[in-house]
Amino acid sequence: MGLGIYFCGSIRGGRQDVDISCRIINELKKFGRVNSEHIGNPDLVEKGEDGVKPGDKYINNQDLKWLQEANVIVAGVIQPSLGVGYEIGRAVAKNQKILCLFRSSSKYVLSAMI
Ligand code: 6IA
Repeated sequence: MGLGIYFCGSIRGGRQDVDISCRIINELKKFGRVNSEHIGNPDLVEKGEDGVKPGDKYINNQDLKWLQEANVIVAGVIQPSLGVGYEIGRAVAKNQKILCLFRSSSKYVLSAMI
């Protein structure tokens, strides 16, 4: 089965980093199973994937389940995202292993909380 990896990346926070998310996910797949592979899908826009709207409650339940089952969490934190910050907070509360990836050349200054 390998390692269970949950990748967090901005969706409604903005999709500017979808290309880099896709590259990170492809690297992570060498180490195990990435549950949240859809985050690197350029077709997943802020409104939904191929126009399919599973509903926010469903997304929240499914993602938290995957997040909590993961052995490690990798978060793309270049693009500020409420959802990614929330997922990191939930993972910290559960004492899970988290790697946050930021780029020093980013136009943003990373939140002190991260
Ligand atoms: O606040 P954000 O949308 O930027 O939060 C992004 C994070 O929340 C990601 O790391 C995901 O784990 C989770 N997330 C947010 N939206 C979705 C989603 N559907 N599908 C899966 N995970 C999500 C988007 C479709 C929806 C807009 C209809």
